[in-house]
Amino acid sequence: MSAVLYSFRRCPYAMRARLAIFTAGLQIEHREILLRDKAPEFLQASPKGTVPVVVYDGTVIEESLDVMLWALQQNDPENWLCGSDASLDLIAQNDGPFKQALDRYKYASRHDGNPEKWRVIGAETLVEYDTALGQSPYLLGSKPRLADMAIFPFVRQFANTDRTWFDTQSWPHLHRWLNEHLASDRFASIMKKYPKWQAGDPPTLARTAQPRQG
Ligand SMILES: N[C@@H](CCC(=O)N[C@@H](CS)C(=O)NCC(=O)O)C(=O)O
Repeated sequence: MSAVLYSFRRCPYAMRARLAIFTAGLQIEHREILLRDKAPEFLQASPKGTVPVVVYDGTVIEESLDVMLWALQQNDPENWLCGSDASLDLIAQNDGPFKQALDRYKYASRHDGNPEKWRVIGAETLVEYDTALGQSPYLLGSKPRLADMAIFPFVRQFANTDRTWFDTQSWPHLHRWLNEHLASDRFASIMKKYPKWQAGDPPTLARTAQPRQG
C-alpha cells in the first residue's frame, strides 16, 4: 500500500513536503485536508492536527522537514541533501524567527496589529537571502538544495502578503530566485488542486511524480 500524505494545498509546510516527495518520485496517496474541517481519520493519526503528515506501515511523520528527509533518503536525484548541515541551519532560521515575523506581518490583527514592524524584521532575512543569491544562483551554491526548496514557499507567502510592496524592493536576486521556483513545472505539479478528502473516497495517487533516477 502507498504511503498516505495528508496535505493542504496552500500550506507552505505542506508545499515543501510535496516538493520533496515529487522530486524523489515516490508514489503516495494524497489526502487533501481542510484546516477548518479536519477529517477525523487525520486527527486520529496525528492528534496535533498540523499538515503535512505522512503515514505508512504504522509509522507517522508529523513534521514537514522530516517528511522531506524521509522522501529524499529514499531517492535524491538532484542531490538536495548535499551539504545538508548548511541547509538545516538556514531552515532553522526560516522556521523560527522568519516564520514568526511572517505570521505577525500577515496576520497582524491576531497579534500586535503592527504589520510594518514585523515586515521590517522579516525583511532582514530577505536581505540576507538576496545577498547570498547575488553570489550564487541558489542559497547554497550553484544548485538547488534542501534549503531552497524548504524555504521558498515561505518567501512566496511573505511576497504575496503585499505583492506591490515586495515587487518594489530592490532585491533583484531574490526576485529572480523566487520567480524561477514559482514558474517551474515542479511547482505547478505540486500545486495541483484536489477535492477535500473523506474516508471511503477512492485513493488519489499522486500521478505527477517525476520518474525515479539512479
Ligand atoms: N512544524 C510543523 C508545522 C506545520 C503547520 O503549522 N502547518 C499548518 C498549516 S500551514 C497547520 O497545519 N496548522 C493547523 C491549523 O491551522 O489548524 C511542520 O513543519 O510540519
